[in-house]
Amino acid sequence: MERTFAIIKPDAVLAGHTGAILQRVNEAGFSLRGMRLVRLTKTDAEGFYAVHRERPFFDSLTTFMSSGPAVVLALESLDAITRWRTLMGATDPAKADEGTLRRQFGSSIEHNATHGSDAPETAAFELGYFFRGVELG
Ligand code: FUP
Repeated sequence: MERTFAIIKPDAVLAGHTGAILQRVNEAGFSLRGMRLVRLTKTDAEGFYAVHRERPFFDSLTTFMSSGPAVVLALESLDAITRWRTLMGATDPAKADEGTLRRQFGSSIEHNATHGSDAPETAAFELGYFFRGVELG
């Protein structure tokens, strides 16, 4: 079993897609090991996306991620990191495959509805950024 870290981003929460996305999480066979509604500060978002701090979209991305409530998730399954990224689809919803979460619920490369860790080390960092070990089921 593997764990990954996911976010239902502020655009999707604001649009009322949280329930539909959680249903897709369940249908895809992930076990929920942690879940919380959070409101990131700009500083929280900058820490989370620190690897992107030199990128031109960093300020806009971290402003968006701190613009409203988001849902943070710890998901478990076999090959969870890859399986969740496949379910999300490409970063840009316009390029994401039909049937993926970002295609269905995202509206731009920034407002792309969901996040998922891209590697085991990233998952460990991101899970630890939001969840204390004792909170995870
Ligand atoms: P992903 O792993 O698919 O989330 O994509 P990246 O790590 O490349 O990007 C992280 C986040 O930065 C994306 F979810 C959205 C945002 N982003 C932009 O806002 N503009 C860009 O040109 C690229 C990424």
